[in-house]
Amino acid sequence: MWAIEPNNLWLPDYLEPLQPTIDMPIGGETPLTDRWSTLPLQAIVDAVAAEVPALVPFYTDVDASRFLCNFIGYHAVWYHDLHPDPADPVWVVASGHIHVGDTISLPNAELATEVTVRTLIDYIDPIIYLPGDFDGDREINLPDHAAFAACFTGDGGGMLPDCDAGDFDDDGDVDCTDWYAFVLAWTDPGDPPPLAQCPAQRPATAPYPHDARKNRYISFDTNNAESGPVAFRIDVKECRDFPEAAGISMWLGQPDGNDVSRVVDAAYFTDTWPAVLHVGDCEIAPCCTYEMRATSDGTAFTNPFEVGTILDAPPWFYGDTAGVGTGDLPPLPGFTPPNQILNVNDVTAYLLTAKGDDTPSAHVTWVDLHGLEPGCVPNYILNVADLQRILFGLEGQLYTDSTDQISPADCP
Ligand SMILES: [Ca+2]
Ligand SMILES: [Ca+2]
Ligand SMILES: [Ca+2]
Ligand SMILES: [Ca+2]
Repeated sequence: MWAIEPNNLWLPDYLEPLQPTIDMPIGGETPLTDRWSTLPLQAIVDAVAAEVPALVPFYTDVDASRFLCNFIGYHAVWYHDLHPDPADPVWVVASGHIHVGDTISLPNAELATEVTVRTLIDYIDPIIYLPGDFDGDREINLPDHAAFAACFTGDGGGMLPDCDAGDFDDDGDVDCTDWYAFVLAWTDPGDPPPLAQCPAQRPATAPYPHDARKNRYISFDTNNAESGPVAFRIDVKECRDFPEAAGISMWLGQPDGNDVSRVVDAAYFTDTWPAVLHVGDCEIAPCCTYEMRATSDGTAFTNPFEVGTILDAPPWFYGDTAGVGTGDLPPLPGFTPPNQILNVNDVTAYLLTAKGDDTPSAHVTWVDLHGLEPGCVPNYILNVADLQRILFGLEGQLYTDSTDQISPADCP
């Protein structure tokens, strides 16, 4: 029997004194008080069943007796209930009692004990150990930031004493990869102060109108004016119509005069990225989500900034280039962003933008759907080919119906 007791309560004894005398630790406890195990019951049952086939571990709903086993178990859960708070210096994370029957061989008992303790440690570890929490107060804030900075050794730089909390990836150094994990773990409001050794900053949301979801472009705030040279990696997180594209990883190339970057194979480092960068290429397709990361060294990356193209516009979606007219004149867009509705407003937004004078218009990156390069790379030129795509959309064509608009996974 390997009985993991879910709760412990004890009954009055047969003979006087019927309960522990007041000089005992639990002397003041009321008989029949329920106290519950905080062990990972099912995980222990599963682990022991898997590794000690001769045993049948189990737990029941309630276990009550007036015998020593319950009395011992009651002490454990009672003590846990006195110290359940992580801020308590003698915090008890988990406690409980396992009743071991007398028909178990010693080797099996030893093995089951080891399996049980290992399962318990695996359960407790992520609860008690917070990477980045140098001072152990379960917050990751300014004192920890100072400790992290003092522990910083750089890529392959080894470990200083008492710096384990800074080695997030457990590779024996405290470097920029650990720093970006520290930024994610930060528990105070906002972001931690920058760390000079890791200057790359996470890209950010572009201001309106560039934050709109578009068909063939994504735009973001490069957010690294003070960081020195950085490069941007772009990863396909998911594409609704091209699941095979998920995980594709690329770089952003040198922007052109319209602040448009194309996707390239090698990192391009510069300290003169435009404030708002547009990305348009074969790989940028509707109904996809992308992750942008900045890097100063090509090795350590900031946390991802997520940006996506237009969402589905039931029953059709491709060609949703704008919402409704607002009448605003440039530089403001004269339309609200793509709105998951495909109708004459999308055509009008295109026509007024292509007209190019001081009439209300959309932004070029909203209405430029097409170009002649393989994969129909949008070319920042508005001509009849773009209009044709909107009209195809109105006829019910999907992005995937065209043979020249291809999966991001198949782009040249
Ligand atoms: Ca702390
Ligand atoms: Ca490390
Ligand atoms: Ca629309
Ligand atoms: Ca075009």
